[in-house]
Amino acid sequence: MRTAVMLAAVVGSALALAGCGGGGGSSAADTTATETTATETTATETSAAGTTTTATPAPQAKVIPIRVVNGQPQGGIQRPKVDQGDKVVLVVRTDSGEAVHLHGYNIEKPVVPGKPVRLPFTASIAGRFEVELHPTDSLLAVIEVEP
Ligand SMILES: [Cu+2]
Repeated sequence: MRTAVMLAAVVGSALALAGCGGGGGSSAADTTATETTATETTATETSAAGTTTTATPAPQAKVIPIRVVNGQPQGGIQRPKVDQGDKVVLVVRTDSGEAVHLHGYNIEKPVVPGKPVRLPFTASIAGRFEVELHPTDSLLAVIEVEP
């Protein structure tokens, strides 16, 4: 009688939560950027999945459009305020960069220049959260979630 020794392979959780706090960890940010490029193929599928999300009744989703030209947000850095619990959709149109990163919520999506990318999320955490364009780390907006 043999006991099958099964090694629980709990290795997978490569969730690098650190993000890029705008501090000194630029090498960590580089790693993230590289992985993001790999994710690009998945992104196409994600938008298809996004259609499913739309089926959920969320008529009050607050749309925050951000337009980026030459790596800079048009009209300056936005500071939109939302209420905690709100459904929010960031719609980012940029002519450069590789990914949009919402700090705190740690949502990162690859961008295609000239094509709007949507970052839907529920504002479940109160506070101020930076929206950055990677890999340049340009600050695009600061979203304030009020409790
Ligand atoms: Cu970032």
